Amino acid sequence: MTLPTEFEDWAHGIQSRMEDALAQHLPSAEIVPLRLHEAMRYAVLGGGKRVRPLLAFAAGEVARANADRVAVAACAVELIHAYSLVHDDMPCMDDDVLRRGKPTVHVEFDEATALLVGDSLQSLAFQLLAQYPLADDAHKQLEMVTLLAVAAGSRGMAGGQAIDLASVGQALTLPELELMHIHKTGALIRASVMLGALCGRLSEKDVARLDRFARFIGLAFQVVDDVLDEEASTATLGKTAGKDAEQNKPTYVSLLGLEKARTLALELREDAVSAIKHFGDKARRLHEIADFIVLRKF
Ligand code: GRG
Repeated sequence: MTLPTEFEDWAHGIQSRMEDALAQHLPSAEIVPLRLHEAMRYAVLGGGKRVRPLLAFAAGEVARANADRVAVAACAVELIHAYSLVHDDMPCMDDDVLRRGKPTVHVEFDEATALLVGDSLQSLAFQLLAQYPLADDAHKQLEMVTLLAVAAGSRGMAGGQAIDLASVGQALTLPELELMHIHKTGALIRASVMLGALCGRLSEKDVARLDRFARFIGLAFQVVDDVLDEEASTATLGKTAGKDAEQNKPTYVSLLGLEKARTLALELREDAVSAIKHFGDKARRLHEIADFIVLRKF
């Protein structure tokens, strides 16, 4: 399995479009409060794989969505993701000093600023979803706001993080581990796909197909994350490697071992890809992102 260079060109195009769009939507570092705005820009710009925006654009292609609308929705998801990383790195959570190859926000600035950066990025995400016309009718747009709110909240990512914090040192079963990751990582990945699709038009059946894809690929993403945490270096990852084992956290690798975890990631990719077979070439980018997710080295 290899990725065509043409996919890489497409992905770089989206990544650079996202960099510009995020830079434009984030408050200028010259507006008061200067330090908070500088820290928000530090947290979001100049790093990250932008996997969630790639998924939103690829799902948007399936639904023939307007790319300008998808860009706004993708910014909203990426802002939520960036906020989660800032808070996750804080001493009260994972207590990490390195993210995307740079000192974490609370190290570069301070803890109170990091807290406010997360809060402000989350608010900005919902401001974008509410402020720009993303759907042809207001009802559908409200559906999009609700979708992201649920994905980010206690029934989604924040809830998954709570389960994660409570599971340190615990012996979780595989279904328990899966439940945690469906919330912590999977919810926002699913929201990326669904928001991209909702910017366009699809039948209920097709939305369900994308939903199925998103659930499998969200889990695959996490399994690969666990494998990389075990076998990649801090320099390659741009974040501290080996943290899960050091903190005695249950992971796919601690439960299954490296080989079985790698096999599971490939099986999940297969399931994801077969969920979108129906779309044929329209879903080519989603297929390629699924490959990227299991092949990635960082
Ligand atoms: C603080 C509410 C709250 C939630 C935190 C996302 C998360 C929940 C914690 C991040 C810790 C972590 C390693 C999660 C597992 C997978 C994951 C989300 C990795 C980071 O995402 P990438 O690889 O990061 O997409 P980049 O830097 O490429 O954007």
